[in-house]
Amino acid sequence: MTETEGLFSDDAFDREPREVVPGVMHLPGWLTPRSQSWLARQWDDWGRGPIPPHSPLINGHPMSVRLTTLGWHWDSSGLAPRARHFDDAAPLPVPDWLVRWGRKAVQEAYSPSHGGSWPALSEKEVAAWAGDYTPDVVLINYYEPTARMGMHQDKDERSSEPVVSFSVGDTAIFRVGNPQTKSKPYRDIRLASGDLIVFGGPSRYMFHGVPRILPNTAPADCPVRSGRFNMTLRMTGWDKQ
Ligand SMILES: O=C(O)CCC(=O)C(=O)O
Repeated sequence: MTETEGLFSDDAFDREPREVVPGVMHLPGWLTPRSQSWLARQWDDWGRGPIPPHSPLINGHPMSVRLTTLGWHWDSSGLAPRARHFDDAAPLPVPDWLVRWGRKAVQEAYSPSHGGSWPALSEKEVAAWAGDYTPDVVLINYYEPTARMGMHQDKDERSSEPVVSFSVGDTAIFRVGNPQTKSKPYRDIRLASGDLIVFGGPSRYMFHGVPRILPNTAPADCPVRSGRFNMTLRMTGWDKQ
């Protein structure tokens, strides 16, 4: 980044909770350093589960991220209760504490106190809605500093409830697109260690991606020393029959 780019980066402005576009709320530093350490320890444990971190193939090419999932398995054909390329193993379940974090994230992100234009509900209405939010799949991506993720929509779920996303490690450039096309208009924001982003309503099916990781930007006390973990919590709306 050049010196003048730095003057106009997100970091040059305060990192207060804000609506990026209607339906997309960004809450910087939502995870405390302690929660980030806790998550990093869980990721280590989950990575030793029945389906090890792997790079799914898209059109025959491995993704540059390494994926682990909870609740449901994901590959480019969609979500499945079992992983056919891993001896039909079932993913580890989504723990209750993580469901509670998801509820808290939805409630705080869409609190009217942050001034978002969507969903325009009272504090009490948001609390009632968030109380029913029950994510049953979690996708965890590990990005080496050189990894990226192309523009895509999260649309393998039948439910249109929001996606909750936590980041730990190096800062990522996160591209907030639009629901119609992979190209402009989009906005690039920085997701730093501990940041929360929630996208729902008019932006639930927005195209989004990660064009770049900024190496060596994790805080000194961050448990992830190189690269970045991101986890997204979603409600599938599917039964496992
Ligand atoms: O890493 C991120 O922030 C985004 C991850 C993502 O888009 C996905 O898992 O579908």
